[in-house]
Amino acid sequence: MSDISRRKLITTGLAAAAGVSALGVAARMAQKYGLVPPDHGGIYGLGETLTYASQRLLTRHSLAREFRRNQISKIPLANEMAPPNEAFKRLQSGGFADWRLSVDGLVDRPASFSLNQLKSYPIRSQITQLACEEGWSYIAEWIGAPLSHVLEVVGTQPKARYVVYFSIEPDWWESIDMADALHPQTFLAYGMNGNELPVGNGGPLRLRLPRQLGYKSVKFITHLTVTDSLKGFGKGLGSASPEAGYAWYAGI
Ligand SMILES: Nc1nc2c(c(=O)[nH]1)N[C@H]1C(S)=C(S)[C@@H](COP(=O)(O)O)O[C@H]1N2
Ligand SMILES: [Mo]
Repeated sequence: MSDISRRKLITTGLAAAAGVSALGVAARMAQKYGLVPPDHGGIYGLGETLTYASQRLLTRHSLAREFRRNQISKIPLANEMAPPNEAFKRLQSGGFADWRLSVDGLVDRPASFSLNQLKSYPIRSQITQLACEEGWSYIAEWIGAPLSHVLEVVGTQPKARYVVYFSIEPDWWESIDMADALHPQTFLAYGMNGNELPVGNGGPLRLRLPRQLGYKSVKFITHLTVTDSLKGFGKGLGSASPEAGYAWYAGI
């Protein structure tokens, strides 16, 4: 069966199963097709599975809305914060010349990239909205390298299912599936509104993921790892967010 018709069948099946409130059937179908998010346990488990599965099937290739330049927010609402720690401050005082992004896991060529190396890759920009789960948002131009390009450079292996990414700020780590990791709007962003990315907004390097809520756009990224399972990370729920009560999949 073609990918499209199979998808249509699964989508229709999921919707029908949910419609007759046979939610267990929908959950079993999602399981069968690998559409269960890592934080599916607990009270909201079934809801999380249905949200993730139906979004993946219906909107797998959709783009987040892009805005016009004159719609860029005058004052980007930064979750203002001091530079996170001593390690960060040391790198900052050296102009981030020693900042590295290490990439490992299920890749053929593990590597450690400087900001200059990342900046030598095709430069892309997008004017998109960053939406916080608390209700505020702003529109900015994000400049960076598509994560897909960096994954191509290191050579992602066929078994890859997720990319886990870590901040220099302890306890800030997240993961996304390969559909989001390879999505054209998923950036390693180092610029904003024509300038370097300000530290307040996650400079010198943050992940920018406009199809999910702000908390998935982790600031101060130093490490990525490609994996086929999220079980070995933290409490095995996929990221720090579900450990704090937020959904792993935060699609908008
Ligand atoms: N390392 C790190 N990344 C982070 C956060 C943080 O506190 N530390 N806050 C997250 C949340 S909850 C949101 S809404 C956005 C805010 O991005 P902004 O400061 O550019 O508005 O960053 C996300 N990434
Ligand atoms: Mo947020």
